[in-house]
Amino acid sequence: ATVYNGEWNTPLYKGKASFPTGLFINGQFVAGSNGTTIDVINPTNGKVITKISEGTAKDVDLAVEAAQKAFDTAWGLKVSGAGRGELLNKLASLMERDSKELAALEALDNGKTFNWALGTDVSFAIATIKYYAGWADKIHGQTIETDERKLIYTRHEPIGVVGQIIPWNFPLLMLAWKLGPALATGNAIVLKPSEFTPLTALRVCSLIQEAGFPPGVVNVVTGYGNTVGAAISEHLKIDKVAFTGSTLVGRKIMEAAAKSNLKNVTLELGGKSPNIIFDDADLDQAVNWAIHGVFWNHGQACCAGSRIFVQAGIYDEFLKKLTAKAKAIKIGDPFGEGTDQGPQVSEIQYDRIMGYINSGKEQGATVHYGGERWGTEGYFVQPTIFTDTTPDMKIVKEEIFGPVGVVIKFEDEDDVIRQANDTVYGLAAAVFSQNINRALETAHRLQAGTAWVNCVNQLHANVPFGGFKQSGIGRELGEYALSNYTHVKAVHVNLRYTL
Ligand code: TXE
Repeated sequence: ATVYNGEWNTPLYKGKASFPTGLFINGQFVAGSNGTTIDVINPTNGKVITKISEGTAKDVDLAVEAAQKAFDTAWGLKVSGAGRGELLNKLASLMERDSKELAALEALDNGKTFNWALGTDVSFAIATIKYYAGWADKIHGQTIETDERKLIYTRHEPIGVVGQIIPWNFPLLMLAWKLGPALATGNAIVLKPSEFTPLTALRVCSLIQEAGFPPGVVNVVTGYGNTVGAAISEHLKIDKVAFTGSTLVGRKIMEAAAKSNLKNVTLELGGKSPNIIFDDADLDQAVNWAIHGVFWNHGQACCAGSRIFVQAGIYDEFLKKLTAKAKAIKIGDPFGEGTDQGPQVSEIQYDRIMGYINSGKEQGATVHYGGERWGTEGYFVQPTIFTDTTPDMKIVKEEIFGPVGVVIKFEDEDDVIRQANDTVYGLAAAVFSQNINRALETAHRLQAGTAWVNCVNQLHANVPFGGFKQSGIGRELGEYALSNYTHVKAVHVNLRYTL
């Protein structure tokens, strides 16, 4: 297996990293079975950072075999909940120890700013692992009363070998959201990170080794979606697959699950979340949150508030203030002091976003602000605000996954709720109003798995997150996520019941 050697000497971070970049199978780093590699690109300048091993379906087989063996002999119900919790806490402590290095890798590989990576991605990933460490010894069934002559109880048993496929927008955080509940409940894992952002997942594999997890409990197979990802989704010996990514691929995964062994599927997919600003909102706060809503993580957030609905009476003033804030966003080097926005993750995403911006222009929307590439190298896009849109435009209907928002005027509650719900997605929504009845009634009428009131993009390890409609199936985080990773078995014991 190859080794990554990196060194930073930047205003925000000075340090080194050195770790193996092979596939992590059965507790060891190994080369992929056909010996090929994938270039990892730095989105700030388009240059190659390093090479990682390219896994294949055969490597997935090896990983599944290792996971099954670990599950049968050294994990699952062989280890107490307290024991699993202890290992998860150890992993969290090691991530804390190396948090700056993890943040630097994330900024290098994904393009997000070092400060955001450290303050949000890394710290939330650690909080998630700790939260699920706490659950590990609190997973139990119920006793259910039926008849005095019987004893009936349920067991929440681990599923066994589970597959997990994650995206590139929050590489480390999505890893933690997936590993936490699956390990707390005693499953063994075969995980595929995104081919665009594999570095933090591989770095965490070294920490998993150091924490002392039995070999094979966590296996990471880097590679492409249509090979490694497809092999996981159609594998006959994987009984559950969890996926975060595009709705298009989510469909493929469900199809592969249906055609293979009907494995259990949870999906966290795209969104086109509405952010509704009523005329009685605290305007300055609403503007700040709206900027965060649409431009956070360069717009690469599934819950991004990319459709901003503003009530007619405050529309002009809101737009003026929003534009001033958008202009103040500092674009540049993720490791530069004071940078708010780095590059988009890849050339493909950059092209996709510019394609949407061009479609908005062609379909007759007004580019109120931005709308162009930023700089001459790397994949930077100006924060962009469109106005004068119509409901049928692509920029209003489709997920752009870049720093692009549409601002739409509305008249009253019924008007805005109809428009807000007029989407195939249902991941999140936000409403701003100082009138509690109006705010809550609106929150309740929105078709979304998360409704924020007077805030946007708030996430906590103990609060469930997931989508209505085509935004997904199942919930991550919180107690809810545990049920994604357990089978419920009802045990009927006959005491004195005779036939
Ligand atoms: O996602 P993909 P892409 C949305 C966002 C973005 C669009 C495309 O709108 O513009 O998706 O991004 C793996 N079988 N989101 O193309 O392909 C892939 O290798 C199994 C929303 O990068 O869905 C990666 O590990 N797996 C989102 C993962 O799927 C397959 C986050 C996600 O990549 C596969 C990312 C296959 N056939 C993008 N094909 C969110 N919900 O947060 C690909 N993959």
